[in-house]
Amino acid sequence: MSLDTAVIRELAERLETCELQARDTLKITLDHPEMDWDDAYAVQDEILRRKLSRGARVAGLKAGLTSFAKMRQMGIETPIFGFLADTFLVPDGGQCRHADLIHPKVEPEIVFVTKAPLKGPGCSIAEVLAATDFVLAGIEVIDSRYRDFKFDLKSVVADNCSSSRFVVGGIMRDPRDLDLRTTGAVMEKNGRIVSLGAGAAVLGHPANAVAMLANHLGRRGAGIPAGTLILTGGLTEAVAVEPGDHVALHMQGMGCTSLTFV
Ligand code: OOG
Ligand code: MG
Repeated sequence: MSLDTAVIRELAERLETCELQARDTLKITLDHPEMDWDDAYAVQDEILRRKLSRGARVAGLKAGLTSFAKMRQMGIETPIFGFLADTFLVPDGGQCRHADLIHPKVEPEIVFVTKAPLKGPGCSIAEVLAATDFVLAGIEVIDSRYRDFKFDLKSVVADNCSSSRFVVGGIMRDPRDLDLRTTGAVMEKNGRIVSLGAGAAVLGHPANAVAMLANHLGRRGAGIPAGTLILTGGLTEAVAVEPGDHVALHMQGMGCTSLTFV
């Protein structure tokens, strides 16, 4: 850690206020170039603490920058991790107020729900699959608090990995019955296909994102509890949305989930 507690608190307040007021800001590493990974996750933890103190609950966890396309683009080898608050959840087929957000984008994701705890280090894909209750389709709405989505990795981790809204739905499937590497995803905006992908786009197998999350938490003395919902990361690049847009995700063998921006 290189930042003191007062600075961590101030950065968390700045980023969360931008989230709540739908305003953007410049990346925080401009003011704090010495910030390290622990500082970045400490700011994210402080944003979570602020939300919990106002009565929010944790609805799940997420991995980000897990697709080979995004990793290449950012020049990184390890994903980033964040939390999902219950206030982020949009009901399946429901509405999301565009004016509450800054510059939202949608991405198709495979969602895991666990039935047994997972703890790293050394957590493997096999352990993840054995601990998975079911998988289903999800659309994540990301909304970086940074102007024009321009950030570096530490800034985006502090900003809870651009988390903003998410919807899950479709058919709950046992991952043992599927080959999640070849599971296809088709996302449509207003009936037109805007992205196409397969499960293997996420770290070769989306269960890998869950294993890496368990290993990341393990290094911090934590784990993934049973019953945790996890977004494993966009299979494709994210797509910008405007008010009035209807977005539907068809995931092979898992049905469909959708939301409308109003
Ligand atoms: C960071 C969040 C990325 C994903 O699924 O890759 C993410 C961003 O691109 O703003 O959620
Ligand atoms: Mg995502």
